[in-house]
Amino acid sequence: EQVEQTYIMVKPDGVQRGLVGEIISRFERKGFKLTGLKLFQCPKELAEEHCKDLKTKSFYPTLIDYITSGPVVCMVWEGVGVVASARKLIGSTNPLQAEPGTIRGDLAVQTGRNVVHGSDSPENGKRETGRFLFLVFKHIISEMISS
Ligand code: DAT
Ligand code: MG
Repeated sequence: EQVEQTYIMVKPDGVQRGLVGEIISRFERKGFKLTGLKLFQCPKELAEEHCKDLKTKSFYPTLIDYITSGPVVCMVWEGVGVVASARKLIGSTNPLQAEPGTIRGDLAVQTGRNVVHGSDSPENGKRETGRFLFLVFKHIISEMISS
């Protein structure tokens, strides 16, 4: 049983609607460990990198506009089986198909406003967490340089 990391991101609609606490508390109550958290205005380059597998989809430009439309809350959660479990807690991509009791099933209606992201494999959990940590360091260093 291997400890995994998953990258969870509350999307701009979730932040604007005041759902950050609700979402964090679902992961806390389940028993996973929060190991990183930052509010960010997602830069376009990060949104593009994060969504690069969807680049050929018709909704890609809309998706990039959505992700960069306001601050997001970036988190890293750790635990045994956290990647798959977080996907279950989040629910299906289309909130109308997501089971009641899941975050999307309880709190969302539109696929294009589905409030939260969760990594889809342990490999992507590592990759997305690494990208997040890089961004945090870059942000801290750029603030040091400009002060
Ligand atoms: P998930 O977020 O459940 O992992 P995904 O990785 O397939 O789903 O897609 C990433 C995001 O892209 C998804 O949360 C919302 C958007 N998206 C996916 N399919 C879509 C569609 N058919 N229409 C509009 N947006 C879509
Ligand atoms: Mg995905």
